[in-house]
Amino acid sequence: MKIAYLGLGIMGSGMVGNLLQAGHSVTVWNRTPDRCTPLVEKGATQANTPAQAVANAEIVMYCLSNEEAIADTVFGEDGILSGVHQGQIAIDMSTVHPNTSRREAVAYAEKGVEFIDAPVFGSKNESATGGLWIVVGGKKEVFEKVKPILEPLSETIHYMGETGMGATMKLVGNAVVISQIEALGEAMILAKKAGLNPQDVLDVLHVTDFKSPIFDGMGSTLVKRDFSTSFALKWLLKDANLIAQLAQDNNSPIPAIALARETVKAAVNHGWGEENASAAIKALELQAGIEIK
Ligand code: NA7
Repeated sequence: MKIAYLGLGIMGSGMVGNLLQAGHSVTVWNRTPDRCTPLVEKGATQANTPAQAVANAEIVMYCLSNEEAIADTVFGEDGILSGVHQGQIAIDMSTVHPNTSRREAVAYAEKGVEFIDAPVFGSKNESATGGLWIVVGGKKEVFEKVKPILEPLSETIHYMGETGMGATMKLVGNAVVISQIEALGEAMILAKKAGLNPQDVLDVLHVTDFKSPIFDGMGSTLVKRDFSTSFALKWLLKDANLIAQLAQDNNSPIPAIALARETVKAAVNHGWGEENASAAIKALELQAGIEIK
């Protein structure tokens, strides 16, 4: 298929690699054009503007950082909406508020373009290896049409309901992630202060009936003191803010998540926003006066 893909960050670059490997013809665009080069070397075509990228595509896909990036790339000058035409399908894989997805769907519908929100779970490794978990909102029949395109990117794909329900599920999932990061940090600090060896603790967490890949993956970054980015801390704060907004919209209590958000915010304020999300725990380490290693 002819696919336009916009946003070649950590997540988008991995997905485009897998779309090319699946045999699709992919036109790419990124705000910082240099990030296109490795994918052009693998066979992608580079466009100069979002509008140009989508002009001849059957499917338009993007994974952008946040609401501002959507405003610029979708709704902005020379943006996607100024280049699309009737019969195309647009797929937003970014993590944004469900109301943003709904606004996009309305704007695309005015152009005769179908839209689904399809954010993803997983980070750098899952994106590169086609192991993402995708959650989808939109018309079921549109989802069925694009499912074969999403399959090479993912381990599983879940249809969640009407437009915005993929985005909603993504925030619900990340509510669990942020709580697990806070729990891991507090527990590991307690362990260290009480005299346990951190790696021994992780070995136990790895096998218990409360084990979690988050504990394994983020735990090992703490012990190794390697905070190189698979999923940026600044995006975890963005997601925590979106979760808080969604909770407010729905009058839903989130005492634990609100507390975890303060930890993430403190870590970003310390200047660790570009590091891996597990760097949130460094803010707890500062409070405790120790490092987990
Ligand atoms: P990255 O690696 O930080 O990539 C973010 C992408 O978004 C990257 O292509 C950026 O372009 C692009 N971006 C950011 N702001 C803009 C604006 N204003 N206009 C156009 N493009 C923009 O993030 P990830 O790939 O890890 O995550 C992407 C999403 O998935 C995010 O919602 C996560 O929460 C989940 P750049 O290269 O900086 O020019």
